[in-house]
Amino acid sequence: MHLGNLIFPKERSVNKIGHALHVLDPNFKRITFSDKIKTILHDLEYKKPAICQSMYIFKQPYIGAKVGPHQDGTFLFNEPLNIMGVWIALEDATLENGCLSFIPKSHTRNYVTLSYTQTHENNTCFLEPIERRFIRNPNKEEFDNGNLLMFTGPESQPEESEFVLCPIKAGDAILIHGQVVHKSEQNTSPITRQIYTFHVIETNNSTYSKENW
Ligand SMILES: O=C(O)CCC(=O)C(=O)O
Repeated sequence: MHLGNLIFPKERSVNKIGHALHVLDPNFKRITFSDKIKTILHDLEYKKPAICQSMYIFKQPYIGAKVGPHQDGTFLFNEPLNIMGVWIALEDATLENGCLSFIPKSHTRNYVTLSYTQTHENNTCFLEPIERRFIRNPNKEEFDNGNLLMFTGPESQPEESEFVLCPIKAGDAILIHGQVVHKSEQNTSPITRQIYTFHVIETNNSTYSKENW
């Protein structure tokens, strides 16, 4: 038992820093709003892109936690769904230190769900672009009791064999479609895997969900 004491020094223990680096820190602001990024978004036909969050993820040696299979649209939802992660490797992301892996073509899937948002009628089936959402708890009593956020369904458990590992070099970037299922493993190696990531949403004719956390 560690009685709340860190087992590694502070600078080797922090998991991530978020979610407004692109607003608060001049260096991250410069990268996020650089001409390179603007050109990519222009080429992808974004009309009025906005950045809704940013994170520095450390994935520390030995203890960097795994990130389970998810779609980014679960956490950041707009209608129609048009969201993309820009994931920039600041160090080599390898098979050993917890690179990303993806399920090819999972961004084209639709999911049949019972309605779960405040904007939909109850007990209606919908074809949704994502499997579940992470929303503000619509139950006022639960919310007032501190149960602020909830998932609308269980975590899916895709087969390991569905995933393709994507190691990349420091300085490379991966563009993550808001529907694609992806994950990363725990970093059990002695090598750090630091990345900077931010999420882009289309604000032209697309509404950022009020139910987002
Ligand atoms: O950096 C990681 O390990 C996971 C990041 C991720 O899944 C995301 O930003 O959506």
